[in-house]
Amino acid sequence: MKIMKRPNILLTGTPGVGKTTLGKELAQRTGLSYVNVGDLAQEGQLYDGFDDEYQCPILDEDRVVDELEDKMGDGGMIVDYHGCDFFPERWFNIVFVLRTDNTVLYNRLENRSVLAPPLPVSASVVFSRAIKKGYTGKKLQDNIQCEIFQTIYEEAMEAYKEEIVHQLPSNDPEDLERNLEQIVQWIEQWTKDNN
Ligand code: DAT
Repeated sequence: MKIMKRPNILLTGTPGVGKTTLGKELAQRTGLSYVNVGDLAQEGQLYDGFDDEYQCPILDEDRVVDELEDKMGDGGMIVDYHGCDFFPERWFNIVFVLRTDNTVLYNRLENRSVLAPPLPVSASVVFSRAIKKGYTGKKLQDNIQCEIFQTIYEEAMEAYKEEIVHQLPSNDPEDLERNLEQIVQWIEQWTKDNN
């Protein structure tokens, strides 16, 4: 039996633009596999040093590429990461750069909660404000600047053929639904054309 060829898709953009939300739902609707590069690195400890300024581990890009290489060769992967210039160009059939208006993104990042251990109900009420650790200060400002200067879009345009790089607005639930429908259609067409 011949196995259907399926495309590899990159979802990229500034943190908070909605890559994970879109990627997971897209995987549900299409049966493609979703990979969050941040989670993959965390699980495999694919790090190379620690960034003191941002207080976070530094991604070991070579090990991430090695880890994903076989799966990418099989096709049918949706990859989610807030960077894109270290993946081999040949991996992706299409690249989507999600874009969010500054004020919307600012609110999303400020309200983003980091995973906190579960607390008893009474305690969680008392501490709910204290444990809500959204992005603040330099990290918040840098991410907003990253979006204003369309840093990731330019990175994508440098790293891939311009004609496979597409920007998608990602401000509200209507945008999400429209993006899902468009990408599902694109996958169906690609699959027809390549099998
Ligand atoms: P990313 O993976 O790019 O960091 P996310 O998927 O975690 O972003 O989304 C960040 C937050 O924004 C999360 O609370 C879900 C929300 N969100 C994502 N896409 C959205 C959309 N199109 N409309 C409204 N909210 C959205």
